[in-house]
Amino acid sequence: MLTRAGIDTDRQMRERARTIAAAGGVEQALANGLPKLAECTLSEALVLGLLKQGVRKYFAIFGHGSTDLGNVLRIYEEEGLTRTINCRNEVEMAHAATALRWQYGELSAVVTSIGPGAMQAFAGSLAAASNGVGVYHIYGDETTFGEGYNMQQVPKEEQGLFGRMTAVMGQSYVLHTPEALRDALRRGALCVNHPYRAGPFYLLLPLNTQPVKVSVNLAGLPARPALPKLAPADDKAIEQAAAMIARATKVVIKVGGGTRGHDEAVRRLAEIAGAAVVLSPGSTGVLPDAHAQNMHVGGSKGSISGNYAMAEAELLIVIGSRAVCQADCSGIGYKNAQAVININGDLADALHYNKTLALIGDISAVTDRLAAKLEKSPASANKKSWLRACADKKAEWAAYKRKRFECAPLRDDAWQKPVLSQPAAIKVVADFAKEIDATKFFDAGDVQANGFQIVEDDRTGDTFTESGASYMGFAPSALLASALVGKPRYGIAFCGDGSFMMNPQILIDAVQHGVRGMIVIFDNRRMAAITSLQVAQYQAEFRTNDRVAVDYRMLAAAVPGVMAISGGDSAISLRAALATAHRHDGLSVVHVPVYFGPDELGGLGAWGEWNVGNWCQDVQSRWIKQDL
Ligand SMILES: Cc1ncc(C[n+]2csc(CCOP(=O)(O)OP(=O)(O)O)c2C)c(N)n1
Ligand SMILES: [Mg+2]
Repeated sequence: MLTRAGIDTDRQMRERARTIAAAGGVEQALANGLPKLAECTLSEALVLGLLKQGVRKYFAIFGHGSTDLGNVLRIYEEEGLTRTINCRNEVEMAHAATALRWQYGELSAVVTSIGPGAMQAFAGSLAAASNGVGVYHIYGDETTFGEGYNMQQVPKEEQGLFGRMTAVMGQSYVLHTPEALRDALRRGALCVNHPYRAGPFYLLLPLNTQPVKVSVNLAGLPARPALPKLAPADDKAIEQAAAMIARATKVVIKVGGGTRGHDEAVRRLAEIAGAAVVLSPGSTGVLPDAHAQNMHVGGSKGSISGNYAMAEAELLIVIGSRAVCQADCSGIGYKNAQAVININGDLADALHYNKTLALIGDISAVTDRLAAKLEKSPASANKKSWLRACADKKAEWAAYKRKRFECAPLRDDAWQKPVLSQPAAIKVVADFAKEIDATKFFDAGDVQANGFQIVEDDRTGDTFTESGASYMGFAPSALLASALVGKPRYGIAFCGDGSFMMNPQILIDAVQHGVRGMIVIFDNRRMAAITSLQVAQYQAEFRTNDRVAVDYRMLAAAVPGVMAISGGDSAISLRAALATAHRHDGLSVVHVPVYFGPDELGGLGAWGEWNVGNWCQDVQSRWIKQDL
C-alpha cells in the first residue's frame, strides 16, 4: 500500500523525470531552470547521477533487495528516460552489459537483489574485469541499522561483507550514507571510464537506505570524465627505441587486447620498423589478416608462424598486452629476445618483462611518435631476410590449416556417423560471418581456441572472443546487447555444447527483447577442450562428458520466435542452414554435430607452452632460467 507520502514521492519523481526527458538530459534541464537542489530518495538520486554519466539502460533481475530502485526505474522508463531489460539469469545479464560496452561503447548498469542474485552477477563480472570493460553493478545490500540478520546477507557477525568481496574484483562503494553518493559516483566514473584499466564498479545499495530522502545537488553530481591522451613528455625514450629497432635484425611486435581500435598506428609502426606482428586472441583484425607482416596468433595455443616469430625475434615490441599465459606461453614465449620495448598506459604492464624500455601512454599517441621517428631514419633494410623467413612460416600455417578445413567428414564415436571436424565447421561459419558482415562472438573451450586460430579479420571489432576469463556462456549472452542499440550489427555466437548450456537463457531473452542474431552450437557431445588437456597430460579422460544426448534443436524450438535448424554433416548443408537461419527475423539456432577424437586432422594443434597440469615443472624450470 502506498502511503500519502509515498504518493507524493512518486509524483515528484515523475514530474522531475518528465522535465528532464523534455529537456533531453540532466544538464539541459538544469540549464532550462530545473532547481539544482533536489529532495529525493537515494534510489532516484542514483538513477539521476548515472543518467548524468550517460547510463540509460539497466539489466535487471529484481528481488526484495532492489524493489525501491525498481520503482524509480519503472517511473523513469514510463517518462522515457531509462530502459530496463529484465533477464532470466544474472550471469547472462552481466555478460550482456559487458558486451554492450565492449562492442558498442555504451555504458550500462546491472541491477540485482541482495545475496544469490548479486553473487551470480558478481561471478559474471569477471568477464568485464578480465577484459578491461567498464560496467556499473548495483546490488541490494544488508540494512545499515543492524536490526538482525537480513535474509540472504552473508551470515556472519561482520559488517559490509558484500562491499569487501566486490572490492577484491574491482572497486566498490557501500551507500551506507546516502549523501556519499557524489563521492561514490566520482570514483565509479573513473573506474568504468578508465582509459586503459577500466572494469566493473560495484554500488552496494542497502535495503534501508534506498528509500531515504536525501538533498542532492544535481549540478554537483560528477559527469563522465574527459581525459586527454598521454604520451612521454620528451623524445629521449622514443629516440632510444628507434635506435634499438634500427639495430635489430629480427623484430616482433606482440599486439595485445589493448591495441583494439589502434589498427592504423600498429600498421604504420610495423611497416616502417620491418617487424613481424603477432596477434593475441583478443586482437585479431588489428592488422589485416592478409597483411604480409601478420603472423597470426602466438601463445600457448598459437600458430606455426606466430610462435616462430615470437621464439626467434631478438627484439620484442609489446603493445597493449598484459602478458597473460595464452599470449606469452606462460612467460617463455620469447626465447631469443635480448630487449623489450613496451608500449602501454599502465606502468605495471609496461614493466612486466626485464630489459625493458617502457614507453608509457596512449597506444596510438606513442606508437605514432615512434613511427614518425623511424620514418626519418628508415630501419627496415636489415630485416628483409627475417620477414622472408616469417612469410615462409605463414605459408606453412596457411597450408596446414587448409588441409584441415578441406578434410572430409570424420567418423565419430558419439555420433556414430561421419561429421564435420570442429575447425572445418567453424571455418564455414566464420566465412559466412564475413560474407554478411556479422560480428563473431566466441565462447570458451575448443571453439574459442580453434576460433582465434581460424578467423581472418581485417579490422578491430569483427571478433569478440572473451579470452580474458574464457567464461562459458559469454557468447550467446553477448547477443542481447545488439537488441538494445540504435544501429545493431548482426551477431553470430560460436558455442560449444557445454558452453551453450551454461547460459541458454538467451533463448527467452532474445525473443523478449528482439535480438536478431544467430547461435551456432558446435556439438561434440563433451567439454572437449578439457578432455584433450587430460589426454595430452595424463593419457586419460575423466568426467568431461555424459551419456545424455540432448536434442538442441527441439530445446531451442520450444521457445516461440526462435528458429532452430540443423546444420547437417557437411560443409554444403551447413552453408545452406546458415543462409536460412540468417533470413529469420529474430534469433536462430543452428546445431552442428562435430567430431571429437584422435584423428590428427580433427584439430588445429597447440604451438606454445602452458604452465598447467603436469607440464608445470618443465615450463617453470625454463622460466627460471630465462632472463626476460
Ligand atoms: C563457467 C566456466 N566453467 C568452466 C570453465 C572451464 N572450461 C573451459 S573450456 C571448458 C569446456 C568447454 O566445452 P564446450 O563448450 O562444449 O566446448 P568444446 O571444448 O567441447 O569445443 C571448460 C569446462 C570455464 N571456462 N567457464
Ligand atoms: Mg563441446
